[in-house]
Amino acid sequence: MTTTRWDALLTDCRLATMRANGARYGAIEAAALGWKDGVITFAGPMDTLPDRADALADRVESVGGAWITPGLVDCHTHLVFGGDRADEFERRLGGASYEDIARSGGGIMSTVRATRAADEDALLVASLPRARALVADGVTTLEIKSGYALDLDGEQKMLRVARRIGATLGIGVSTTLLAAHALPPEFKDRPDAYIDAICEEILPAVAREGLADAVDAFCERIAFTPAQTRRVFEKARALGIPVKLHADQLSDLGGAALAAEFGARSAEHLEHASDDGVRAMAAHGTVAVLLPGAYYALRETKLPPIDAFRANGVPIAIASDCNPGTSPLLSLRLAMGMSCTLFGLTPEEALRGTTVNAARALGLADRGVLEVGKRADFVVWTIERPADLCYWIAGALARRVVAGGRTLAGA
Ligand code: DI6
Ligand code: FE
Repeated sequence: MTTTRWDALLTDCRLATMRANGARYGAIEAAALGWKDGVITFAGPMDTLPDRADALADRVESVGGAWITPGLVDCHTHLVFGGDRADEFERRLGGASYEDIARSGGGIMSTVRATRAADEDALLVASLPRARALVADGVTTLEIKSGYALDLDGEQKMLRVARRIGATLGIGVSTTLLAAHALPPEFKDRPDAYIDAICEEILPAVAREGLADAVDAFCERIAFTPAQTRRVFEKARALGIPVKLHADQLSDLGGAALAAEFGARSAEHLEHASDDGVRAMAAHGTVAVLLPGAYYALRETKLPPIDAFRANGVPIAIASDCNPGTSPLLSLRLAMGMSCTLFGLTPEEALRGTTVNAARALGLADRGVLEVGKRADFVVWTIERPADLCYWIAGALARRVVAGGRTLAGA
């Protein structure tokens, strides 16, 4: 019998399971949550437990009615980088636009210089505090993109740092190759030659080493055209790596439809996405990843087409976009609050957007809901109701953050 006992069982929980059980948030009150070997073994009403609590698990603990949600999934970050761009923040406050700064050699290129100059250990040391901040506010799975080195060695370095962050913190990390983020100086005025280098050198080498779980591109008038993006996607498809896209952030280049055409798991930003783009996403099951931190920091005014996503049944996810230029945001929970205040999402949509839909955007079917068989990734919160996660601006609401059954933060 002892070998089948669960590792732990929390009782007197209020579970926001995010399952489609008919209740808001998939809520179950007077519930219990058990797990063994990092996997959920029970998530349901206490009065349906198969035995006495102390007969079921090695450790039993009442959480006194606390709300528990799935561990949050931040499905879009650029949190591995060298340096920072606080100076550009001040320039933007003085009237310069993000695009002005990019065209004058700053922006992404200034982070490229600092990231290239940092060795792998230095980059890890610079990036870990950002990941820790996200974890402290409830994140148990992170997507991390490359894209600030723009050459083979540097992109590999960034992806290795991303993997080391996962191993160091005990969280899930999903890596994305974003070599097509900006044009490196070596390829000035030769964007197609850089796309050749991505397709012929960078992507195959990264694929051989298994360093990237997905491939992304920045399809924008200050970055790469739809035709160039298409070439990167065709190569990714040939190598069997899923794609996603920074689409229609600053202008409508048809990025949403292009992503959908390639069966992208997600298209991201999307402020300028057209109706056709939204319909194409719906047809292909592409998740819309919204990034209110960038919208806020750039003081954008064009809202993403939320009503069209809803009307067409496009799943919506919310991410921090943590990056040094357009979203120096270290709280996914704050991104959730911004998605309500700035984009008009409901708190339930926001939580769905950082749990079940965010996991889907990363192709991770083993997390994002509290359900038997899923990973024991969850957060015990100090809140009265789930909407408090969006209502409180900043503050420390996560009482305990658990990934794979291991407590990462809190007690
Ligand atoms: N869109 C963004 O908002 C970030 N990258 C991208 O493709 C910005 C990255 C940066 O400015 O460093
Ligand atoms: Fe981004």
